[in-house]
Amino acid sequence: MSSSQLLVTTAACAARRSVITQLAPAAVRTFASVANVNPTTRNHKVVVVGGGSAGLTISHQLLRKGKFSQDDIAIVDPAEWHHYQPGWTLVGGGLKNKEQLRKPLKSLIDPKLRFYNTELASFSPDSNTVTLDNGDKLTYEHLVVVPGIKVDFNSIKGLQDALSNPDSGVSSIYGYDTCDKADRTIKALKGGQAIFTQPMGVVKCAGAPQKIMWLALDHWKKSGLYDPANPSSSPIHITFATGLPVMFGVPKYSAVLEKLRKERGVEGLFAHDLVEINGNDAVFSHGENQKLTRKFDLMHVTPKMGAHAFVKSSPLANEAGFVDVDEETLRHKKWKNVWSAGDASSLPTSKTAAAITAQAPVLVKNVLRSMRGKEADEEYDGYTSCPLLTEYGKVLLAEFKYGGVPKETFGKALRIDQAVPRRAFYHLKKDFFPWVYYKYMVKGTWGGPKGWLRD
Ligand code: UQ1
Repeated sequence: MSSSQLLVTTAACAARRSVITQLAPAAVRTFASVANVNPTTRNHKVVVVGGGSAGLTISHQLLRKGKFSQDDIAIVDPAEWHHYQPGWTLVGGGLKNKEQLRKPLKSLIDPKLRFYNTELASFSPDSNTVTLDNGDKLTYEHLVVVPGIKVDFNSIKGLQDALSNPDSGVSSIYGYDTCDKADRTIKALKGGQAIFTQPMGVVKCAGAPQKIMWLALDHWKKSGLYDPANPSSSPIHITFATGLPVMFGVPKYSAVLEKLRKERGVEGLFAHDLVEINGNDAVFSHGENQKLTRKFDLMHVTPKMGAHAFVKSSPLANEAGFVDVDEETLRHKKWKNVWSAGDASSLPTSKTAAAITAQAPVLVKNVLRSMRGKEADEEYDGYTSCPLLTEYGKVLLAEFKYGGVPKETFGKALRIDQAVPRRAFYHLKKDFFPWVYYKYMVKGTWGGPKGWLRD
Protein backbone atom coordinates (compact mmCIF):
# COMPACT_ATOMS: atom_id res chain seq x y z
CA MET A 1 0.00 0.00 0.00
CA SER A 2 1.41 3.40 -0.92
CA SER A 3 1.69 6.07 1.71
CA SER A 4 -1.08 8.15 0.17
CA GLN A 5 -3.37 5.11 0.00
CA LEU A 6 -2.59 4.45 3.61
CA LEU A 7 -3.47 7.98 4.56
CA VAL A 8 -6.74 7.95 2.66
CA THR A 9 -7.81 4.61 4.11
CA THR A 10 -6.76 5.53 7.61
CA ALA A 11 -8.59 8.79 7.41
CA ALA A 12 -11.69 7.52 5.66
CA CYS A 13 -11.98 4.94 8.38
CA ALA A 14 -11.53 7.41 11.17
CA ALA A 15 -14.68 8.09 13.13
CA ARG A 16 -14.35 11.76 12.69
CA ARG A 17 -13.51 13.19 9.31
CA SER A 18 -12.26 11.90 6.01
CA VAL A 19 -8.90 13.34 5.15
CA ILE A 20 -9.60 13.40 1.43
CA THR A 21 -10.04 17.17 1.55
CA GLN A 22 -6.88 17.48 3.56
CA LEU A 23 -5.00 15.71 0.78
CA ALA A 24 -6.47 17.59 -2.15
CA PRO A 25 -8.99 20.14 -1.00
CA ALA A 26 -9.19 22.04 -4.25
CA ALA A 27 -9.77 18.98 -6.41
CA VAL A 28 -12.45 17.48 -4.21
CA ARG A 29 -14.34 20.69 -3.66
CA THR A 30 -14.27 21.77 -7.30
CA PHE A 31 -15.66 18.42 -8.36
CA ALA A 32 -18.35 18.53 -5.69
CA SER A 33 -19.53 22.03 -6.46
CA VAL A 34 -19.59 21.35 -10.21
CA ALA A 35 -21.66 18.22 -9.52
CA ASN A 36 -24.37 20.17 -7.76
CA VAL A 37 -25.84 22.81 -10.05
CA ASN A 38 -28.85 23.54 -7.85
CA PRO A 39 -27.73 24.01 -4.27
CA THR A 40 -30.57 23.81 -1.79
CA THR A 41 -31.09 25.18 1.72
CA ARG A 42 -32.59 23.07 4.50
CA ASN A 43 -33.53 24.27 7.95
CA HIS A 44 -32.86 22.42 11.19
CA LYS A 45 -33.23 23.32 14.83
CA VAL A 46 -29.83 21.88 15.71
CA VAL A 47 -26.96 21.03 13.37
CA VAL A 48 -24.25 18.80 14.84
CA VAL A 49 -20.99 18.80 12.92
CA GLY A 50 -19.29 15.46 13.58
CA GLY A 51 -20.50 11.92 14.21
CA GLY A 52 -17.71 10.83 16.54
CA SER A 53 -18.06 10.13 20.26
CA ALA A 54 -19.20 13.69 21.01
CA GLY A 55 -21.49 14.08 17.99
CA LEU A 56 -23.37 10.81 18.52
CA THR A 57 -23.64 11.20 22.28
CA ILE A 58 -24.84 14.80 22.13
CA SER A 59 -27.34 14.36 19.30
CA HIS A 60 -28.92 11.29 20.90
CA GLN A 61 -29.05 12.94 24.32
CA LEU A 62 -30.81 15.90 22.67
CA LEU A 63 -33.24 13.60 20.87
CA ARG A 64 -34.10 11.72 24.05
CA LYS A 65 -35.31 14.90 25.69
CA GLY A 66 -38.50 14.46 23.66
CA LYS A 67 -38.56 18.03 22.41
CA PHE A 68 -37.52 17.35 18.84
CA SER A 69 -39.43 16.02 15.83
CA GLN A 70 -38.24 14.11 12.79
CA ASP A 71 -35.23 15.87 11.15
CA ASP A 72 -35.16 18.73 13.68
CA ILE A 73 -31.61 17.62 14.47
CA ALA A 74 -29.03 16.99 11.74
CA ILE A 75 -25.59 15.36 11.88
CA VAL A 76 -22.92 16.12 9.28
CA ASP A 77 -20.01 13.68 8.92
CA PRO A 78 -18.33 12.20 5.82
CA ALA A 79 -17.12 9.02 7.56
CA GLU A 80 -18.34 5.56 6.58
CA TRP A 81 -17.20 3.99 9.86
CA HIS A 82 -17.37 4.94 13.50
CA HIS A 83 -14.51 3.52 15.58
CA TYR A 84 -14.24 2.86 19.29
CA GLN A 85 -10.82 4.48 19.31
CA PRO A 86 -10.02 3.87 23.00
CA GLY A 87 -9.87 0.20 21.97
CA TRP A 88 -6.98 0.68 19.56
CA THR A 89 -4.46 0.40 22.42
CA LEU A 90 -5.98 -2.99 23.19
CA VAL A 91 -5.56 -3.96 19.51
CA GLY A 92 -1.90 -2.90 19.71
CA GLY A 93 -1.57 -5.11 22.77
CA GLY A 94 -3.14 -8.11 21.00
CA LEU A 95 -6.23 -8.04 23.22
CA LYS A 96 -8.88 -7.03 20.66
CA ASN A 97 -9.65 -7.42 17.03
CA LYS A 98 -9.85 -4.05 15.29
CA GLU A 99 -12.80 -5.04 13.08
CA GLN A 100 -14.92 -5.63 16.18
CA LEU A 101 -14.37 -2.09 17.38
CA ARG A 102 -15.99 -0.36 14.40
CA LYS A 103 -19.55 -0.02 13.16
CA PRO A 104 -21.00 1.68 10.09
CA LEU A 105 -21.65 5.26 11.23
CA LYS A 106 -25.06 5.23 9.58
CA SER A 107 -26.14 2.27 11.72
CA LEU A 108 -25.51 4.32 14.89
CA ILE A 109 -27.71 7.26 13.92
CA ASP A 110 -31.34 7.24 15.04
CA PRO A 111 -33.69 7.49 12.01
CA LYS A 112 -35.27 10.55 13.62
CA LEU A 113 -32.03 12.42 12.98
CA ARG A 114 -31.17 13.72 9.53
CA PHE A 115 -27.75 12.39 8.49
CA TYR A 116 -25.67 14.27 5.90
CA ASN A 117 -22.91 11.79 5.08
CA THR A 118 -20.68 14.43 3.55
CA GLU A 119 -17.89 16.92 4.21
CA LEU A 120 -18.59 20.33 5.62
CA ALA A 121 -17.18 23.16 3.52
CA SER A 122 -17.62 26.24 5.70
CA PHE A 123 -19.27 27.96 8.64
CA SER A 124 -21.20 31.27 8.37
CA PRO A 125 -22.16 31.93 12.00
CA ASP A 126 -23.44 35.44 11.30
CA SER A 127 -26.18 33.98 9.11
CA ASN A 128 -26.69 30.78 11.18
CA THR A 129 -25.66 28.70 8.20
CA VAL A 130 -23.19 25.98 7.30
CA THR A 131 -22.35 24.99 3.74
CA LEU A 132 -21.81 21.38 2.76
CA ASP A 133 -19.24 20.26 0.25
CA ASN A 134 -21.78 20.00 -2.58
CA GLY A 135 -22.85 23.62 -2.05
CA ASP A 136 -26.05 22.83 -0.13
CA LYS A 137 -26.69 25.01 2.89
CA LEU A 138 -28.12 24.13 6.29
CA THR A 139 -29.52 26.75 8.60
CA TYR A 140 -29.82 26.24 12.34
CA GLU A 141 -31.04 27.71 15.60
CA HIS A 142 -28.11 26.07 17.39
CA LEU A 143 -24.85 24.68 16.04
CA VAL A 144 -22.77 22.03 17.81
CA VAL A 145 -19.23 21.79 16.43
CA VAL A 146 -17.69 18.44 17.37
CA PRO A 147 -15.64 17.12 14.43
CA GLY A 148 -12.68 15.96 16.55
CA ILE A 149 -9.00 16.47 15.94
CA LYS A 150 -6.81 15.54 12.96
CA VAL A 151 -4.10 12.93 13.51
CA ASP A 152 -1.38 14.27 11.24
CA PHE A 153 0.59 11.37 9.80
CA ASN A 154 2.53 13.89 7.72
CA SER A 155 3.80 15.69 10.81
CA ILE A 156 6.92 13.54 11.06
CA LYS A 157 9.18 13.17 8.04
CA GLY A 158 9.34 9.58 6.84
CA LEU A 159 6.47 8.38 9.08
CA GLN A 160 3.99 7.60 6.29
CA ASP A 161 6.48 5.43 4.40
CA ALA A 162 7.67 3.67 7.54
CA LEU A 163 4.11 2.87 8.62
CA SER A 164 3.10 1.46 5.25
CA ASN A 165 6.32 -0.56 4.88
CA PRO A 166 5.59 -4.03 6.32
CA ASP A 167 9.32 -4.60 6.90
CA SER A 168 9.77 -1.57 9.11
CA GLY A 169 9.31 -1.80 12.87
CA VAL A 170 7.31 1.44 12.95
CA SER A 171 3.67 1.35 14.01
CA SER A 172 1.00 3.55 15.58
CA ILE A 173 -2.12 2.77 17.59
CA TYR A 174 -3.46 6.17 16.47
CA GLY A 175 -4.80 4.81 13.17
CA TYR A 176 -7.12 2.00 12.14
CA ASP A 177 -4.67 0.69 9.53
CA THR A 178 -1.65 0.66 11.79
CA CYS A 179 -2.93 -0.27 15.26
CA ASP A 180 -2.57 -4.00 14.62
CA LYS A 181 0.93 -3.49 13.24
CA ALA A 182 1.90 -2.50 16.80
CA ASP A 183 0.94 -6.00 17.97
CA ARG A 184 2.80 -7.67 15.09
CA THR A 185 6.00 -5.69 15.56
CA ILE A 186 6.00 -6.14 19.35
CA LYS A 187 5.63 -9.91 19.00
CA ALA A 188 8.26 -10.10 16.24
CA LEU A 189 10.98 -8.24 18.16
CA LYS A 190 13.52 -10.60 19.70
CA GLY A 191 16.22 -8.08 20.55
CA GLY A 192 17.43 -4.52 20.04
CA GLN A 193 16.21 -1.02 20.78
CA ALA A 194 12.51 -0.23 21.21
CA ILE A 195 11.41 3.41 21.28
CA PHE A 196 7.95 4.72 22.19
CA THR A 197 7.26 8.36 21.33
CA GLN A 198 4.89 11.10 22.42
CA PRO A 199 5.05 14.45 20.62
CA MET A 200 5.19 17.93 22.00
CA GLY A 201 1.73 19.54 21.82
CA VAL A 202 -1.84 18.34 22.07
CA VAL A 203 -2.74 14.70 21.45
CA LYS A 204 -5.93 12.81 22.16
CA CYS A 205 -5.68 10.34 25.02
CA ALA A 206 -2.33 11.52 26.35
CA GLY A 207 -1.77 8.26 28.23
CA ALA A 208 -1.98 5.98 25.19
CA PRO A 209 1.64 6.54 24.04
CA GLN A 210 2.86 4.90 27.26
CA LYS A 211 0.02 2.36 27.64
CA ILE A 212 1.28 0.54 24.56
CA MET A 213 4.82 0.66 25.96
CA TRP A 214 3.79 -0.90 29.27
CA LEU A 215 1.98 -3.71 27.45
CA ALA A 216 4.97 -4.33 25.17
CA LEU A 217 7.34 -4.35 28.16
CA ASP A 218 5.14 -6.90 29.92
CA HIS A 219 5.04 -9.08 26.80
CA TRP A 220 8.84 -9.01 26.46
CA LYS A 221 9.24 -9.68 30.18
CA LYS A 222 7.02 -12.75 29.96
CA SER A 223 8.90 -13.93 26.87
CA GLY A 224 12.24 -13.70 28.70
CA LEU A 225 13.47 -10.89 26.47
CA TYR A 226 13.37 -8.13 29.07
CA ASP A 227 14.39 -8.16 32.69
CA PRO A 228 13.32 -4.96 34.47
CA ALA A 229 15.83 -5.69 37.24
CA ASN A 230 18.65 -5.94 34.75
CA PRO A 231 17.72 -3.91 31.69
CA SER A 232 21.22 -3.32 30.37
CA SER A 233 21.92 -7.01 29.92
CA SER A 234 18.45 -7.79 28.49
CA PRO A 235 18.14 -8.53 24.76
CA ILE A 236 15.65 -5.62 24.42
CA HIS A 237 16.21 -2.02 25.54
CA ILE A 238 13.27 0.32 26.03
CA THR A 239 13.13 4.11 25.71
CA PHE A 240 10.19 6.46 26.25
CA ALA A 241 10.88 9.60 24.22
CA THR A 242 8.41 12.35 24.97
CA GLY A 243 8.11 15.98 23.98
CA LEU A 244 6.79 16.67 27.48
CA PRO A 245 8.95 17.27 30.55
CA VAL A 246 7.15 14.57 32.60
CA MET A 247 5.47 11.17 32.21
CA PHE A 248 1.93 12.56 32.57
CA GLY A 249 0.28 15.97 32.92
CA VAL A 250 -1.29 15.36 36.35
CA PRO A 251 1.31 15.41 39.17
CA LYS A 252 -0.38 12.72 41.28
CA TYR A 253 -0.34 10.11 38.48
CA SER A 254 2.90 11.33 36.95
CA ALA A 255 4.78 10.55 40.17
CA VAL A 256 3.51 6.94 40.12
CA LEU A 257 4.34 6.49 36.43
CA GLU A 258 7.81 7.99 36.86
CA LYS A 259 8.44 5.53 39.69
CA LEU A 260 7.29 2.67 37.45
CA ARG A 261 9.56 3.88 34.65
CA LYS A 262 12.59 3.85 36.92
CA GLU A 263 11.72 0.53 38.59
CA ARG A 264 11.25 -1.06 35.21
CA GLY A 265 14.51 0.22 33.75
CA VAL A 266 12.94 2.29 30.97
CA GLU A 267 15.11 5.12 29.70
CA GLY A 268 13.29 8.48 29.75
CA LEU A 269 14.12 11.00 27.04
CA PHE A 270 12.11 14.01 28.19
CA ALA A 271 11.52 17.13 26.07
CA HIS A 272 12.53 15.12 22.99
CA ASP A 273 10.22 15.53 20.02
CA LEU A 274 10.42 13.04 17.13
CA VAL A 275 10.82 14.97 13.86
CA GLU A 276 12.14 12.44 11.35
CA ILE A 277 12.40 8.73 10.63
CA ASN A 278 15.17 7.77 8.26
CA GLY A 279 15.59 4.01 7.83
CA ASN A 280 16.38 2.79 11.34
CA ASP A 281 17.32 6.22 12.61
CA ALA A 282 14.92 8.33 14.68
CA VAL A 283 15.74 12.01 14.82
CA PHE A 284 14.53 14.05 17.81
CA SER A 285 14.62 17.78 18.32
CA HIS A 286 15.30 19.03 21.80
CA GLY A 287 16.36 22.22 23.50
CA GLU A 288 17.07 25.09 21.17
CA ASN A 289 17.98 23.78 17.73
CA GLN A 290 19.55 20.59 19.06
CA LYS A 291 19.09 17.22 17.37
CA LEU A 292 19.55 13.71 18.70
CA THR A 293 19.65 10.65 16.44
CA ARG A 294 18.91 7.21 17.88
CA LYS A 295 18.92 3.80 16.19
CA PHE A 296 15.80 1.73 16.68
CA ASP A 297 14.58 -1.77 15.84
CA LEU A 298 10.99 -1.10 16.87
CA MET A 299 9.33 2.26 17.25
CA HIS A 300 5.79 3.10 18.26
CA VAL A 301 4.99 6.62 17.07
CA THR A 302 2.36 9.05 18.28
CA PRO A 303 1.93 11.56 15.44
CA LYS A 304 1.33 15.23 16.09
CA MET A 305 -2.31 16.28 16.10
CA GLY A 306 -4.15 19.51 15.53
CA ALA A 307 -7.40 21.18 14.54
CA HIS A 308 -9.00 20.23 11.23
CA ALA A 309 -8.30 22.83 8.53
CA PHE A 310 -12.01 23.58 8.02
CA VAL A 311 -12.31 24.50 11.71
CA LYS A 312 -8.97 26.26 11.97
CA SER A 313 -9.74 28.51 9.01
CA SER A 314 -13.24 29.34 10.28
CA PRO A 315 -14.29 32.35 12.36
CA LEU A 316 -15.18 29.95 15.19
CA ALA A 317 -11.57 29.04 15.96
CA ASN A 318 -9.16 30.47 18.49
CA GLU A 319 -5.52 31.06 17.56
CA ALA A 320 -4.63 27.41 18.02
CA GLY A 321 -7.47 26.40 15.67
CA PHE A 322 -9.86 24.99 18.28
CA VAL A 323 -13.49 26.08 18.65
CA ASP A 324 -13.33 28.94 21.12
CA VAL A 325 -15.81 28.07 23.86
CA ASP A 326 -16.37 29.04 27.48
CA GLU A 327 -14.63 26.49 29.76
CA GLU A 328 -17.71 25.94 31.88
CA THR A 329 -20.80 26.41 29.71
CA LEU A 330 -19.25 25.06 26.45
CA ARG A 331 -20.85 27.98 24.63
CA HIS A 332 -18.94 29.86 21.95
CA LYS A 333 -17.34 33.03 23.25
CA LYS A 334 -18.71 35.14 20.38
CA TRP A 335 -21.76 33.38 18.91
CA LYS A 336 -24.27 32.46 21.62
CA ASN A 337 -25.96 29.74 19.56
CA VAL A 338 -22.71 27.90 18.80
CA TRP A 339 -21.37 25.16 21.09
CA SER A 340 -18.46 22.77 21.15
CA ALA A 341 -17.10 19.82 23.10
CA GLY A 342 -14.56 17.08 22.73
CA ASP A 343 -11.32 17.10 20.80
CA ALA A 344 -12.25 20.01 18.50
CA SER A 345 -12.99 22.34 21.39
CA SER A 346 -10.70 24.77 23.17
CA LEU A 347 -11.57 23.20 26.55
CA PRO A 348 -8.30 23.03 28.50
CA THR A 349 -8.60 19.41 29.55
CA SER A 350 -7.33 16.06 28.34
CA LYS A 351 -9.07 14.91 25.13
CA THR A 352 -10.77 11.57 25.85
CA ALA A 353 -14.08 9.76 25.34
CA ALA A 354 -14.51 9.83 29.12
CA ALA A 355 -14.46 13.63 28.98
CA ILE A 356 -17.44 13.46 26.59
CA THR A 357 -19.48 11.63 29.23
CA ALA A 358 -19.27 14.76 31.40
CA GLN A 359 -19.34 17.41 28.66
CA ALA A 360 -22.35 16.10 26.71
CA PRO A 361 -25.00 16.50 29.46
CA VAL A 362 -23.79 20.04 30.21
CA LEU A 363 -23.90 21.07 26.57
CA VAL A 364 -27.31 19.47 26.05
CA LYS A 365 -28.82 21.14 29.12
CA ASN A 366 -27.41 24.52 28.12
CA VAL A 367 -28.69 24.25 24.53
CA LEU A 368 -32.18 23.34 25.79
CA ARG A 369 -32.14 26.09 28.39
CA SER A 370 -31.17 28.72 25.85
CA MET A 371 -33.84 27.44 23.45
CA ARG A 372 -36.35 28.21 26.21
CA GLY A 373 -34.82 31.67 26.62
CA LYS A 374 -33.19 30.74 29.91
CA GLU A 375 -29.66 31.29 31.19
CA ALA A 376 -27.19 28.59 30.07
CA ASP A 377 -25.89 28.04 33.58
CA GLU A 378 -24.95 24.36 33.67
CA GLU A 379 -21.19 24.05 34.27
CA TYR A 380 -18.54 21.54 33.23
CA ASP A 381 -15.69 21.10 35.72
CA GLY A 382 -13.09 19.73 33.28
CA TYR A 383 -13.69 16.04 34.16
CA THR A 384 -11.68 13.63 32.05
CA SER A 385 -10.14 10.25 32.60
CA CYS A 386 -7.34 8.03 31.41
CA PRO A 387 -7.56 4.34 32.22
CA LEU A 388 -3.81 3.72 31.98
CA LEU A 389 -2.74 0.14 31.31
CA THR A 390 0.48 -0.44 33.23
CA GLU A 391 0.76 -4.16 32.40
CA TYR A 392 -1.52 -7.00 31.21
CA GLY A 393 -4.25 -7.28 33.83
CA LYS A 394 -3.69 -3.91 35.54
CA VAL A 395 -4.95 -0.37 35.02
CA LEU A 396 -4.29 2.88 36.88
CA LEU A 397 -7.56 4.80 36.61
CA ALA A 398 -6.57 8.46 36.39
CA GLU A 399 -9.61 10.75 36.71
CA PHE A 400 -9.22 14.48 37.10
CA LYS A 401 -10.73 17.88 36.42
CA TYR A 402 -9.44 21.32 35.46
CA GLY A 403 -6.09 22.20 36.97
CA GLY A 404 -5.01 18.53 37.08
CA VAL A 405 -6.98 18.03 40.30
CA PRO A 406 -7.90 14.35 40.87
CA LYS A 407 -11.64 13.57 40.85
CA GLU A 408 -11.79 9.84 41.46
CA THR A 409 -15.13 8.03 41.10
CA PHE A 410 -14.26 5.02 43.25
CA GLY A 411 -11.78 6.75 45.53
CA LYS A 412 -14.29 7.94 48.11
CA ALA A 413 -16.95 5.23 47.93
CA LEU A 414 -14.52 2.32 48.03
CA ARG A 415 -11.79 4.16 49.95
CA ILE A 416 -9.16 3.28 47.40
CA ASP A 417 -6.39 5.20 45.71
CA GLN A 418 -6.92 5.01 41.94
CA ALA A 419 -3.22 5.69 41.32
CA VAL A 420 -2.61 2.10 42.38
CA PRO A 421 -2.96 -0.11 39.26
CA ARG A 422 -5.74 -2.68 39.75
CA ARG A 423 -7.28 -5.68 38.04
CA ALA A 424 -10.86 -4.37 38.45
CA PHE A 425 -9.95 -1.22 36.48
CA TYR A 426 -8.41 -3.41 33.77
CA HIS A 427 -11.78 -5.10 33.26
CA LEU A 428 -13.50 -1.72 33.19
CA LYS A 429 -11.14 -0.64 30.40
CA LYS A 430 -11.06 -3.88 28.41
CA ASP A 431 -14.61 -5.20 28.79
CA PHE A 432 -17.00 -2.73 30.38
CA PHE A 433 -16.23 0.56 28.63
CA PRO A 434 -16.34 -0.82 25.04
CA TRP A 435 -19.66 -2.52 25.88
CA VAL A 436 -21.29 0.45 27.60
CA TYR A 437 -20.01 2.77 24.84
CA TYR A 438 -21.86 1.11 21.95
CA LYS A 439 -24.83 -0.12 23.94
CA TYR A 440 -25.55 3.10 25.86
CA MET A 441 -23.15 6.02 25.47
CA VAL A 442 -23.56 6.74 21.76
CA LYS A 443 -27.32 6.24 22.20
CA GLY A 444 -27.39 9.02 24.77
CA THR A 445 -28.05 7.06 27.95
CA TRP A 446 -24.62 6.78 29.61
CA GLY A 447 -23.36 9.48 31.95
CA GLY A 448 -19.87 8.09 32.73
CA PRO A 449 -19.09 8.39 36.44
CA LYS A 450 -22.74 9.34 37.05
CA GLY A 451 -23.93 6.02 35.67
CA TRP A 452 -26.98 5.64 33.44
CA LEU A 453 -28.84 8.82 32.57
CA ARG A 454 -32.50 9.34 33.23
CA ASP A 455 -34.43 11.95 31.30
C1 UQ1 B 1 -16.44 6.19 30.70
O1 UQ1 B 1 -17.63 6.36 30.90
C2 UQ1 B 1 -16.00 5.73 29.44
O2 UQ1 B 1 -16.88 5.61 28.41
C3 UQ1 B 1 -17.55 4.52 28.12
C4 UQ1 B 1 -14.66 5.46 29.23
O3 UQ1 B 1 -14.29 4.89 28.06
C5 UQ1 B 1 -13.90 5.56 27.03
C6 UQ1 B 1 -13.69 5.72 30.24
O4 UQ1 B 1 -12.50 5.55 30.00
C7 UQ1 B 1 -14.15 6.21 31.52
C8 UQ1 B 1 -13.12 6.43 32.58
C9 UQ1 B 1 -15.49 6.44 31.74
C10 UQ1 B 1 -15.97 6.98 33.06
C11 UQ1 B 1 -16.80 6.02 33.82
C12 UQ1 B 1 -16.54 5.55 35.05
C13 UQ1 B 1 -17.48 4.56 35.62
C14 UQ1 B 1 -15.35 5.93 35.83
